[in-house]
Amino acid sequence: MNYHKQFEAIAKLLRAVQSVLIIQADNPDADSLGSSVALSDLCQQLAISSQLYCATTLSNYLQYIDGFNQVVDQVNQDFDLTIFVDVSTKTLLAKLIELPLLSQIKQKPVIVLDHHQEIDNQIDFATVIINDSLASSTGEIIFQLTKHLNIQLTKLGLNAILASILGDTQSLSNQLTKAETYRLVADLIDQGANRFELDKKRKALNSLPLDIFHYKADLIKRTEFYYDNAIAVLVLRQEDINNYSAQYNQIALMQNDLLQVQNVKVILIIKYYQDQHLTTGIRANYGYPIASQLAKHFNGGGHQYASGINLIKQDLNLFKKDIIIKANQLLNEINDNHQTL
Ligand SMILES: [Mn+2]
Repeated sequence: MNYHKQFEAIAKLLRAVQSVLIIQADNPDADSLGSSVALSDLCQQLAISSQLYCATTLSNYLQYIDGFNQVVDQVNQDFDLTIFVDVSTKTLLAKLIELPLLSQIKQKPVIVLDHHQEIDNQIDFATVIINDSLASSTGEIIFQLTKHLNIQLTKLGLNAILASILGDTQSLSNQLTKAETYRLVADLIDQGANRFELDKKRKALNSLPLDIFHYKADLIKRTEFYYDNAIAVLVLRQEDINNYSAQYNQIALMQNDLLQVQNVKVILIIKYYQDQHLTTGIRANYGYPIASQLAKHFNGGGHQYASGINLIKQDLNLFKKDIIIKANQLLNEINDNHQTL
């Protein structure tokens, strides 16, 4: 996708502002955080001040990205422009939508930078939107923007973009990784990004405390398998969230192992809260790109192989039954298509 027109529009907006608000979706990942840190660095090079905002608390596993501490859940200063990163749907901004802050945002120009596929409930008040599902990450789009604007990021911003790309491509290994992605990573390293340092910090942070290692054994035993093991389902309750979520993200803890189980095509990790609110992390194996469609069916969103759902007031057993049936139906449609080819 050629972003020339949108980049020109963004350049024009940036020339006219002094202060920018950068917003991440609820439950942000490495791309979301890396993108906002990189944008903040970009703003600094243009002598524009920036505030990094996220309505929900960042997970501790993201601390390896420098700039983690810049993100706050309160907006204290005035701003002239808002940039949403790694999100184009209002569904993933559930908290923000209920705040008075939203009406302030709508009074000023808004930029959306994203790469998600299925978009329902789109942010409908943006001045400029880039949403390119072929981009490996939102960080990649921001790196292209810095090139277009002829801006040299500092090491902080370069490493943040590298973290974005590595996060969404699972270290340059999944289907989002194109030849162009490697070229961009090479450019980042040429300019001063340091993959070794970044990985070292990430691995140190991800090292498993012994109690988490034991907890993982418990989660493995609790995982249920359906339809000849094609669908793996893990339900987490409030006590799992209270006792372990802050210490270690359960999806990160389980997803690779679950996707490695023979015949597993899709995994569903459901977090069911005491107030009946639930989230579901969906991951699919290569060849079964149903994640975004499945999430969309339940008002969620995401990518072909990774997506999420966030719903209030649900009956857990009904939801679980519905999502397993729907996942199986989508998997069968893929098998049918294979057979007719
Ligand atoms: Mn992303």
